[in-house]
Amino acid sequence: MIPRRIKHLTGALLALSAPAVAFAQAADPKRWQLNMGRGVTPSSVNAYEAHMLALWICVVIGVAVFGAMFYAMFKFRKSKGAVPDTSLTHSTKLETIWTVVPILLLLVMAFPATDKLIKMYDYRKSEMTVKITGYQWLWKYDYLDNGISFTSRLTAADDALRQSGKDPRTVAGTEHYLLNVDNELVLPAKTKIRFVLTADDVIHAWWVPALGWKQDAVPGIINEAWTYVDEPGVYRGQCAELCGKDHGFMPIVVRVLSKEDYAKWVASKTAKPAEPAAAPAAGAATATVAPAAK
Ligand SMILES: [Cu+2]
Repeated sequence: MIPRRIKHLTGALLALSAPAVAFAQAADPKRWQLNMGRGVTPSSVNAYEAHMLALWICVVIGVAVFGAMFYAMFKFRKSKGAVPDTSLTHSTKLETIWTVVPILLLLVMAFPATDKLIKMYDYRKSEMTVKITGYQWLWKYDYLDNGISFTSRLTAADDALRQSGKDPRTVAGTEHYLLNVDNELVLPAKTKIRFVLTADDVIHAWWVPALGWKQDAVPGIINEAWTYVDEPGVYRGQCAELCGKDHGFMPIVVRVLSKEDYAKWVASKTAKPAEPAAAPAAGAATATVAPAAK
């Protein structure tokens, strides 16, 4: 049972890792990363730009306010004989300035932010749809356009390691510890992809930072999201809604392939399952379409 599962996994990983070597795998958060990442989609870039605009405005305000404060504290200190000005209790001019300037700053931030937000919620003209269903504690992906459907859960190797009591930092090959799945969500690059999200049991949330959004997956409700990734690569994420004891162990791996490679992948998945007779037929593959063949 276990060797079969490992064989199954190894086959799937080998098949999927071959084209990945050629691709730059950036955009996932790094250890001790301080700023938010740019991500790899229009939504994530929009969020990053809105964030950077607000950040720089805050920096300028901070420098101006603290600069004025420290200048006043130093220049007009008591030991230099400074006397507090008790006559200034009201200044219409000053009050107008400190009301109007923040309003202008808010407008400067609100206009681009609104524009970006409207774009983020524009699901029109999507070229394909993937249904994402959250379960305790795995994901199911249904490609609504071609019938491909499979579940995606933490790899058996990571699951065994987490329950072994070993320190994963002392084990080789654990660079993406707890961020590896058996069946990755494979998507085409340069394609507007619509997601519909729901859950089967409790509320989950599907979150891949490089895509720039997280969306709740709620039982009985369909939520929407979309993405458009320019460059092939592997992008990792996690469930982002506390959903039970294994909430921390239902990672997400998105593998974006070029359109040609994606078409090949779809063909390999939708081909009539003519399993080689040599392989034992038993075994519980969770995927509706087995991931081993490539
Ligand atoms: Cu969850």
